[in-house]
Amino acid sequence: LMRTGPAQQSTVCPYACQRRTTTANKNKRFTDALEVLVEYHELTEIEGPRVAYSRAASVLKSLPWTIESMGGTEALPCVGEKTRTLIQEILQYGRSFEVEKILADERYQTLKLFTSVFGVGPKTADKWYRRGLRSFSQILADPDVQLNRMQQNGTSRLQRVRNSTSARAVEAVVGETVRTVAPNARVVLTGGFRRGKEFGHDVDFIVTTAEPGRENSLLPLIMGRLEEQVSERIMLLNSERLRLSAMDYYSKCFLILKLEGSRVQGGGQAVPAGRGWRAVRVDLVAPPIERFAFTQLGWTGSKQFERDLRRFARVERNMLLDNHALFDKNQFLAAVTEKDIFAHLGLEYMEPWQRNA
Ligand code: DCP
Ligand code: MG
Repeated sequence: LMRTGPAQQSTVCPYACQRRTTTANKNKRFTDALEVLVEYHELTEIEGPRVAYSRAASVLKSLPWTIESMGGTEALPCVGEKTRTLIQEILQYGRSFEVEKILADERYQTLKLFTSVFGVGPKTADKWYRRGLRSFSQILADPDVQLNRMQQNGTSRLQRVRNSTSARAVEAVVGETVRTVAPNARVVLTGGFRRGKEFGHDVDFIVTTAEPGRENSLLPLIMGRLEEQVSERIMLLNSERLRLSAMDYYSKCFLILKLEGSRVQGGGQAVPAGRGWRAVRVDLVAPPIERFAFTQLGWTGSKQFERDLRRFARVERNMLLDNHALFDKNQFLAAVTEKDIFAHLGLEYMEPWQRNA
């Protein structure tokens, strides 16, 4: 039986990419509290504590035991004084007063609500908050607030929680669409659902083709096919606006699919106007085939796993890793599979379901 002894704790590695973290989190009561602190600092754009609390939460998620006393917690990597005080408070009182204060804070609640809309970040949310806006209906009624269509839809229908059943349904629709327009293309699931998560805010896919240079024409084809079905199953398509995302330079599109109950609408079926359906966010990214492994590794996540993977490469190996390539001294290291990249980095391979850091 695993006990919280220093012997076990000394084996906890400092980087998330060295720890096998499944969705079975044995320290949820602590990590839930830490994640409120992470979110609070994210919304207020304070970097230091956000990073520190994210790392601490990630370490606790990876532990094969439940923390039941403070003994040995000082030996855990990335778990500092503040986190230990929080753990102590939760062990003693069953809750954290700092966390409860944040959860009850009107500004926090409002910013969290507003940033739940796709395309709304902390800055916009804060601007609306300072205008005195507190709800979606107030935003929609404000003549001075301009929303794009994605945001308009987001405020009314977009639901953040999706289960794997919906993810499968979306996979079927996307797969069918891709097969129709590009029979030789390949679609694979990535993101949180590839890690075996039960809930997520979107469904992520990578689309590739073995024909060199064809990847850039894939998405317009897929989008074209989907656009023919607008109002049947697609609410809104956006292929350009977010192309310059921080993650990589590959073509991508961000769209919303209509779901009837938990099922995606079939091609010929009419979607009832108004009520009766809900929406799922879908991301597609199309890298060149020789970049597939880097894209797959970069998009599978989790975010903390990715951050630590890149940091490990830089700090421990003096290499540069991103969604395009792995650079070592003066050469790019090739990779066909994710396993090749782990091997280049001298890391044990982690299955996607072990990357829930
Ligand atoms: N990603 C990243 N850094 C970001 C955004 C994303 O490294 N700033 C990577 C890791 C994510 C993956 O891309 O796991 C997909 O992004 P999502 O935001 O869709 O994250 P998940 O799919 O993991 O979670 P969710 O269930 O919320 O969709
Ligand atoms: Mg996702």
